[in-house]
Amino acid sequence: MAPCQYAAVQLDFAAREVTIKLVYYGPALSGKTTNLVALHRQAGTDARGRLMTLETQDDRTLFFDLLPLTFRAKDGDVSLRIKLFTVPGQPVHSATRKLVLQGADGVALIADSQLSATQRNAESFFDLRQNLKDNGLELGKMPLVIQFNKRDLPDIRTEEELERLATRGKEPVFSAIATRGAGTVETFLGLLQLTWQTLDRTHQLSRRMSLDGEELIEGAARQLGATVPVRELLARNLGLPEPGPRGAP
Ligand SMILES: Nc1nc2c(ncn2[C@@H]2O[C@H](COP(=O)(O)OP(=O)(O)OP(=O)(O)O)[C@@H](O)[C@H]2O)c(=O)[nH]1
Ligand SMILES: [Mg+2]
Repeated sequence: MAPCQYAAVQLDFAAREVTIKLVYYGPALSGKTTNLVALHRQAGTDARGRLMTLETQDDRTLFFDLLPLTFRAKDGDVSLRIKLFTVPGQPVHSATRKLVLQGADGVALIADSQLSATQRNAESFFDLRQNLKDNGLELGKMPLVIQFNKRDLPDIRTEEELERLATRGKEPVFSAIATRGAGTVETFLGLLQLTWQTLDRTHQLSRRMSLDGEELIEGAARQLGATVPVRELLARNLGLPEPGPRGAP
């Protein structure tokens, strides 16, 4: 039987497989590729596929990166396949970003915590909104988490400011030091959970694949080396977001 195609998520009932596309978006040099490198390192060998990156000499992504991840549930009976992409952040690559966003089920905005990057983060957020719109997707309906990366650098936005942003907006906010793999698993699982919940509401994934979504995410967390329950892991994000309007980070 051919896989059953929905707007983006793919359900293959015969193979008992769900395939989801997630995209890491953000300004140039914010650490998107570094997040994927960390996740690749953190994932068990069973879970991770080959990390494909295409960079120029100076760390700039030219087209996109792709990390395929496969999480198994119900003793291997069901597979959750993730295609995790990054976009190239440089302004000149807007057309590529639009292409990579096609069929995205969820997006993480990887922001740079440095004060000097505030404007570039905001521009990237508006660029994301426009590129989603051009793909017929609506930012307000897209599962979205925000990561403030590079927390190890001087002259960064304060924790209090990030907390304020987290409570003001409706999307979960995570802090990270991607070069050390800190906050990378939390960000990914936060996005995966939000995306799963959204898809479950629209496509009844859990019922149709007869599986427990929470168990699935817990399994994914274990395969990413998490040693505490997902609830505890995600409680480390900044502030509990209240429903509210979406503003630029
Ligand atoms: N100090 C510090 N440097 C970081 C961190 N994360 C990434 N970097 C560095 O920032 C630079 C850019 O990181 P990349 O991951 O290539 O950035 P990108 O977002 O993929 O950039 P584009 O592909 O151009 O969009 C690299 O030199 C990384 O080592 C971090 O948490 N702390
Ligand atoms: Mg990159």
